[in-house]
Amino acid sequence: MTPPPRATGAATPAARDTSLDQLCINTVRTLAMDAVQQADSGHPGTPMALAPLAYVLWQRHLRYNPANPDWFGRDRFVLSAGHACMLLYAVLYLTGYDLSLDDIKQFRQWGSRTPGHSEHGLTPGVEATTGPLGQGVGNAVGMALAEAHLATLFNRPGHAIVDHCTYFVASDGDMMEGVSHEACSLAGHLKLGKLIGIYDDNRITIDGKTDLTFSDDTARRFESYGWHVERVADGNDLGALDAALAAARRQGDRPSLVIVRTHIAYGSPHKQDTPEAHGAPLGAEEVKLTKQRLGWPSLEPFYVPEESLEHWRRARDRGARLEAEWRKRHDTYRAAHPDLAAELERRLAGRLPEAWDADLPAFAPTDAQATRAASGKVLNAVAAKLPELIGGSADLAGSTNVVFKNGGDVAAGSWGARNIHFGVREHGMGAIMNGLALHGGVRPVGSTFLIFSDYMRPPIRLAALCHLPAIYVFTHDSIGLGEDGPTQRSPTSPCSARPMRLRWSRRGAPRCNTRPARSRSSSRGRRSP
Ligand SMILES: Cc1ncc(C[n+]2csc(CCOP(=O)(O)OP(=O)(O)O)c2C)c(N)n1
Ligand SMILES: [Mg+2]
Repeated sequence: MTPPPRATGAATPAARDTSLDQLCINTVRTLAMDAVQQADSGHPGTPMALAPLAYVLWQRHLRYNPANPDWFGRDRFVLSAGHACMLLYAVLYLTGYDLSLDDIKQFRQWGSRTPGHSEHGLTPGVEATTGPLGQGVGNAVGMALAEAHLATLFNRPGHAIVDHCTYFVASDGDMMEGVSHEACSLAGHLKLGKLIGIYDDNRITIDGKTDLTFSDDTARRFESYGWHVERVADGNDLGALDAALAAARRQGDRPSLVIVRTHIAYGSPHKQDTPEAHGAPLGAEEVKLTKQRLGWPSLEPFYVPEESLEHWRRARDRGARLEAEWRKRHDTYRAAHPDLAAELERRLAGRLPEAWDADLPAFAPTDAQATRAASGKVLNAVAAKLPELIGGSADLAGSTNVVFKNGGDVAAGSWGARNIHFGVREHGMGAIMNGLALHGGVRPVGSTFLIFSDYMRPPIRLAALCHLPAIYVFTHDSIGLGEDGPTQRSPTSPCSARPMRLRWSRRGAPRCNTRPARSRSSSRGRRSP
């Protein structure tokens, strides 16, 4: 192969670091710049800033197998700052997932597998669809809760078959959004020790520097939730990143947040640390200057040095080894506990048990009872057959009747229980439910008064978009005002829920089924998908 033309220009000596680490990191940076430049749209700055973090995380910490993105034993990674999706696409391509350089070149094009905000189910290796800031943080909390729940139920002494971490990357916007407050508060309360957040502290949002709007002490905020907090002062310091992630992984009894000070569009002479680098191409001239400044060996767009690709692709061997080790442990587990192994397999495959609906109660039209009372009876009849059904309410379980009898209460150290008390956190509940559903092995149900579903609309929309089997029980939907007055039961609620009554089945289209229920339809409704 003929060597690529060398970029020429004024590179500082310090920027001419040609070590393999830097080459690998700059491959991510240049792919992000080039893809956004070619598409003439996208977000180059944050992938450029987070490239070292991604390198350390994917090389040394995250457990995954590019050949099998769905391997159950993998760690989960959620990019809550979904606009930085070129970071994820570049890393998925480089580590050897089923994603080619041509896919990267198709960034943000019609029909592409790299559509612009990473989508679950479309691009191999993408765990969660984000976009609305903060949602991914809640999804990660749900995934970590699912892991803790299944580990409690299925692990046996000497057989830690459910044992993985959940990582998320959050931006300033994620931290500002209320849903991250709700979800992280609950994660701290539940002491989800295998949850590791990384906060991209670049102090820039779209409208300018964060000192316009944001003076939270994020470290103390998370400490007050009961999280362990690590700080990395320089997002390019690989040793510090590695040490902070390792320290986070050692925390067994509380979640961790690693706060990394980064510089958006790192390396760009004129765009670094500016809001312009957030959501617009750098411009052809600036791309060239940045490549020169980084000491990049070529000006050819999408140039991937062989040594870099080869080094990144070691992830394939590492991943195959990790999965093989897990499978071996799983075989031993299956031999020792065949029933548990079969049950876990059934749950992960999403197969319903035989005769799961055999004992559903039948109600006559003349039965005088509140629909929520009927719903509670049906839920418990189903729950007896479907142990994967877990969930609860945003502090209204007694009213919505979403209570699993004898199910126990989920609490720190009692993650195997079935009743999740989300607290008065509807938005967090919706995002956490999506994380539970995405993780698999559990089927989440969440409930509140219909009118408070207004606080959950973003996660409901995402559940529909991702075809997630999340079950919502919204009660108190009478068009009469009720005793609590118009703020608690609005005649407008059923009307506003109607447009969600969509059942489009083609891929990519939302599927959300809402239906008003009478007692008889409570039973019938549970039978439909
Ligand atoms: C709920 C929601 N509101 C607004 C937006 C639009 N938006 C996308 S990114 C962003 C903020 C960008 O700043 P930051 O989150 O710090 O990301 P960075 O540019 O530093 O990567 C906004 C307001 C969004 N995606 N979701
Ligand atoms: Mg920011």
